[in-house]
Order: sequence, then structure tokens, then C-alpha cells
Amino acid sequence: MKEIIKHITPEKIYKKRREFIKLGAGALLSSALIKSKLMALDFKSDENLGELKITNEKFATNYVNFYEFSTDKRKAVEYAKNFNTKDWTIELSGEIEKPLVLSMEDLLKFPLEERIYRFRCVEAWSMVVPWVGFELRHLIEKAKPNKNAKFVKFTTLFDKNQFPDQNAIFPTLKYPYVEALRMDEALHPLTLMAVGMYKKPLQGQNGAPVRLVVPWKYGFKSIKSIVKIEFLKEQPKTTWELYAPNEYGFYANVNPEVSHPRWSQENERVLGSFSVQETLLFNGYEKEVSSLYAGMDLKINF
Ligand SMILES: Nc1nc2c(c(=O)[nH]1)N[C@H]1C(S)=C(S)[C@@H](COP(=O)(O)O)O[C@H]1N2
Ligand SMILES: [Mo]
Repeated sequence: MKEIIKHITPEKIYKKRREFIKLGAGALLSSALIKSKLMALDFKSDENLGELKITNEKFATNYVNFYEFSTDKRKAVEYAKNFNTKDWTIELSGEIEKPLVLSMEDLLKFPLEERIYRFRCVEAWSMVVPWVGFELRHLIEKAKPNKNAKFVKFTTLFDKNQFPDQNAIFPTLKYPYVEALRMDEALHPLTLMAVGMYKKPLQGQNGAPVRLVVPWKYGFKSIKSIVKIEFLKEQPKTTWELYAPNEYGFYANVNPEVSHPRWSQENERVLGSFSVQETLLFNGYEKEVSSLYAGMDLKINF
């Protein structure tokens, strides 16, 4: 069969096809790598001591925000189906010992842990997700930041071929999507770089192959599909802050007492149920993180 194809296919196309087959195998490799680790349960599981009620996986993987694909949650899932994460790397630069490029293989060497976290979107819905990932602080230690490094900035992939909204005449947001944390927030043990959820690799729509998860902040801080991390002296502007500074602050700590200008943040709709519950300060992580903001006015630094 191969021989026949070779004869009837011009040499160039034949070669292209072989390249394509090779590409396909490579694409399998990085998700297969994550998959094999997760299937082997090669991570520390979360005993869920807080007895959080985990959201049905179908809701967490279908009700998504990923504007690069689409602002329509259903379309985002559809467009993300063939998201190509082959040869994914994260570039580290800025105020560090020396610039560094890490592959997924490098990242998967950090200790993987399951973390069952509350997740609260600024749109006033919430869920509980069992993520699998590593603490961002491990990556920061490896980057060896110098004394000037006060902020950590993250950037999502920019690829007009893969992200329809980046290719639109009037893109919804200024791309690439960027987010940032203060260094002490980035080093906090709750701050996770997730590669999986529900014991499986992340799917495209949830930010494959690697995304941030900051459980005490509104969901938009948890930037997806990260390709670049920069260590900076000054606080950078972030995507949603640039979009509407009066609506989305740099800190974006979950706070029921600070309303969004167009809606209250006192309550939240629980995904996959008919219930509404009270929103908690720092999304229920007050004990763990409030000291980071001691003496700060959370109404001004929202
Ligand atoms: N690159 C990128 N990251 C992103 C977004 C986005 O549109 N683009 N949406 C954010 C918002 S608003 C939320 S609520 C969470 C949603 O994560 P989930 O879809 O996995 O639940 O991703 C955040 N990270
Ligand atoms: Mo969100």
C-alpha cells in the first residue's frame, strides 16, 4: 500500500505527509507523557480534609472561559478540540540568573500533587476542581530570581492559526493574554501550575498543557496555556486591567464586600447545582493568605 501511494503521490507531497505523520507522533508524546504520569498516579493525592463537594467533571470541562478560542463557552470547547501543544515550552526571562527554556518534560520533574480547590469566577459562578500540578515556587526556585524580581508575569500562547479570536478583525481582548502576581503571591504554596484535572491531562479548553491556578483570586488571574514567565522589577499591566481598570484590578482577590461595578459579588452560583451560596473572603483561603495583604486597603487594591 505504501508503495502504491509513493508511486501516485508526487515526491514533495509524499515527504510532507511523512513530516506530518512525524508531527502527529510528537504531539502524542507530550500529552502521553502527562497522561502516563497521571495514569500511574504519580502524584500525591489530596485527601480533601475540607470535604469540598467536587464539581461534576462535565461542568468543569464544558463551562469554560477561554476568549482566545471564543467568548461563547460552547464554541470555545469546540474550537479547542484539536489544540496543538506539541513541543510546548515555557521561556523564563527577566530578573533571573540566566534566561531558561523548560520543556514539558522538564516541568513534569517537579513534584506533582493533586489539589482540590474552590474556584470563583468574577462572573459570580463557582466550582470545586481537583487539579493536578506542581507548586509555582518550585519553578521560581529553579529560575533563580535576583533581588530586583518583585513581580512574576505570565503570557499565554499567541497563535492566530489556533485561536480564532486572535485572528478576528476586532479581537475581544488585547492579545496575548497576560497576567501577573506579586512575588510573595507567586511563592505561596497554594499557587499551582496545573497540568491536569480529574486525574487527567488538561484539555485544550481548560488551558492545556500548563496553566496557573490561584484559588483565592478571581478566575481570570488563573491564566491558561502559558508560554512565557518574566520576572520584573515593576508591576506590569494585566489583560483585564487594560480592558477595564475600574472593573478588574491587579489583585483581584475574591471579596464579597467589593462589588463589581455592574453586579454584586456577595453570592455565587454553584456550577452543576441549583444552589447559590455566599462568597467567602479570599474564596475561603483567608487563614492561608490574609497575611499577604496586612495593612492594605482591599477596597482600593481590589
Ligand atoms: N489565556 C486565557 N486564560 C484565561 C482566560 C482566557 O480567556 N484566556 N479566562 C480566565 C477566566 S475569566 C476564568 S474564569 C478561568 C476559567 O478557567 P476554566 O475555563 O478552566 O474554568 O480561566 C482564566 N484564564
Ligand atoms: Mo472568569
